[in-house]
Amino acid sequence: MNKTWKHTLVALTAALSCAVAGVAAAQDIKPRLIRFGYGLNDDSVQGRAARHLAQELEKLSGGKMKMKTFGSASLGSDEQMQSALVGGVQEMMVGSTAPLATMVKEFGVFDLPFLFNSDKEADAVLDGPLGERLLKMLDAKGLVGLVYWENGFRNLTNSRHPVVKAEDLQGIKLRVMQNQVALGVFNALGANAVPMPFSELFTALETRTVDGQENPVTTIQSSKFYEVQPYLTITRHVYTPWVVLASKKWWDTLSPDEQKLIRQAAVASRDFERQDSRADSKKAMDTLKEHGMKINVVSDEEIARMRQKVQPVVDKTTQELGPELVKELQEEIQKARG
Ligand code: TK8
Repeated sequence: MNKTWKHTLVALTAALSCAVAGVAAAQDIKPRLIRFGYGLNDDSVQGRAARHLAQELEKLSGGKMKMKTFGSASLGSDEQMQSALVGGVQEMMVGSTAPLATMVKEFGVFDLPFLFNSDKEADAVLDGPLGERLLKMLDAKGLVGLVYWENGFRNLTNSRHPVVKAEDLQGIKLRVMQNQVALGVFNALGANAVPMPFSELFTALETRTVDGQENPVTTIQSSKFYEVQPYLTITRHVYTPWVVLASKKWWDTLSPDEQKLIRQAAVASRDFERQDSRADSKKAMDTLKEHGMKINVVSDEEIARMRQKVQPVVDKTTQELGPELVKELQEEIQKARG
């Protein structure tokens, strides 16, 4: 090798190692802007809690970690955002447990009706060992489950007529969340259940593609379903949570300190959100009345009949999800009930 070549080679090697060092240095400048997506409007329990989370993180990190929130499913439906997180093209989101059940079937337990009686019971179980274990199961699927927020006790709305008993659901096309448990439950109650992402729901109600849906009153209010759904039936048939999620691909690039700050901010957002959700439920009922919704509360006897109707689905689902899991869930609820 002559001298000139040798020089060229040395120069090339130096340039290459500089480039490698440059990449390493760039990786140290973390994190890039954290995109946090959610499905409801900005002016909803999700919107308020998302902003709280972003502020908390900025405060805890001394302004180093920046989060931008995207509401109204502008980054996609829960299902689409889940995939984006798995692929590492979006950092964080909050969404329902129902679509998570297609990845980790055990999340389907939260679609079993008439389990929780109060939000206190739900908090205890979700923040306890069982709730934690379910979140951990997401790891293997490319998601990091951080905390549970309250979505809440769900109630029925429709555009056809008041629902006083299960038979009134006959022939009602009812949008349900996208998993087998929810589908089975509402078909068993007599409705014509139609799975659909939440992001398509308002239009589907407005165009009468479906007649009804079920969600907590906070969502019925913030999503303005009262504009297209005259009837509200208080059933509290199921308590469903939301999960704050991070992309595992992205999470693994963060330092332990950064991960800790996000966890702290997530816990703060959870406490804020649950309080806000409970206060907002009361306000939402008033707003729905003011907007002229016709509201009825299903009697205890009717709830008992509905329980009977869905029992076969509950039994079948219990077998599919694991009888031990369902038993453990029931025991934890009993414990919380005291
Ligand atoms: C919002 C949904 C919604 C949920 C549903 O993206 O799908 O009905 O209750 O809150 O996660």
